[in-house]
Amino acid sequence: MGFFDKLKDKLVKTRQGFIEKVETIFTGRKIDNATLEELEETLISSDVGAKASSVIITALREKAKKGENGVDSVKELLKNEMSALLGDPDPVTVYSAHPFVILAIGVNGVGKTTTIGKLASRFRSQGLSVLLAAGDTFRAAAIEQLEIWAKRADTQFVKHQPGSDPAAVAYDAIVAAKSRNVDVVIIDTAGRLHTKTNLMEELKKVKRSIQKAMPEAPHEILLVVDATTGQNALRQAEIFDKTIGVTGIALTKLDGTAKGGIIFAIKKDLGIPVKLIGVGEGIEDLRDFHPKEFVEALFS
Ligand SMILES: Nc1nc2c(ncn2[C@@H]2O[C@H](COP(=O)(O)OP(=O)(O)OP(=O)(O)O)[C@@H](O)[C@H]2O)c(=O)[nH]1
Ligand SMILES: [Mg+2]
Repeated sequence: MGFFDKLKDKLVKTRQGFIEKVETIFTGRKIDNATLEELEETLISSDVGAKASSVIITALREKAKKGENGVDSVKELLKNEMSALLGDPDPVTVYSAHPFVILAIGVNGVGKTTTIGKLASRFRSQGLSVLLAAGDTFRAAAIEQLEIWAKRADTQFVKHQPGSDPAAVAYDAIVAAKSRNVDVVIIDTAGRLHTKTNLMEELKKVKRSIQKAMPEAPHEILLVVDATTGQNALRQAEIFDKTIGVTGIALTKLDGTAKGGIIFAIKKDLGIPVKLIGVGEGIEDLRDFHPKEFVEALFS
């Protein structure tokens, strides 16, 4: 199976829940107020969000006025509007900072550690040296989980005792990476609810500690978001961003949900780029987010 077919395969649930409904709406009908209303409901129930849905519906209404309302063109119009809404790709780009530091954050169980493992494996295959830092000191099992990924992806690894200060782990990891001339450091953190003020304060401390070791770091603050969460994902992103500044989003578990439409809401409501998408649990199931390819996979 080719790269594109695999993506299509992974997005099957969103495709069924969304595109197939769209096709049902327009079968034997034209774009008119009734079909547009049904379409808007379908968009919203797929978590595309009110704002993004409204942009799409308005654009289709305009086109319909100009007579482009035939059944055949609807899908094409919708595809173009959705693609345009997502904009251009904005991938994680490792530039020549030594080391390039990535901090991974997010609520519990969203896929932070797994995403770090997959990302590390990708960097290794590009010939970069990588160091993983076990900044989730909350549970011994969390340190072990990252250590397993470090072995799988063949990276260096820095850990402290369970229960120790995550800020100190982050600091030591960067100092170690500098002295060993490592290319990329990725720092794991414990999952935390965006509503827990003390835990959000702890993140600020981790960031300050990173900056003591390397003032211009972290170069990327990657918020990991679970696509199955629905609209709460937007709230999470807002608060994490306000707390320490998010530079990009990794949207995971797109393979397990019919609600992949959340990606449009994130783009429209937040203006934080989705840089990576997770489409499975395997080491190869992490992709750069390419808006055009994504929309194409949804529609084909
Ligand atoms: N289907 C699917 N499962 C995923 C994906 N990403 C992560 N997972 C699974 O989600 C579960 C949680 O992943 P972790 O990486 O442990 O999540 P975490 O955010 O580090 O969790 P905490 O450290 O406990 O906050 C695991 O079973 C992963 O295999 C994905 O893209 N698709
Ligand atoms: Mg974890």
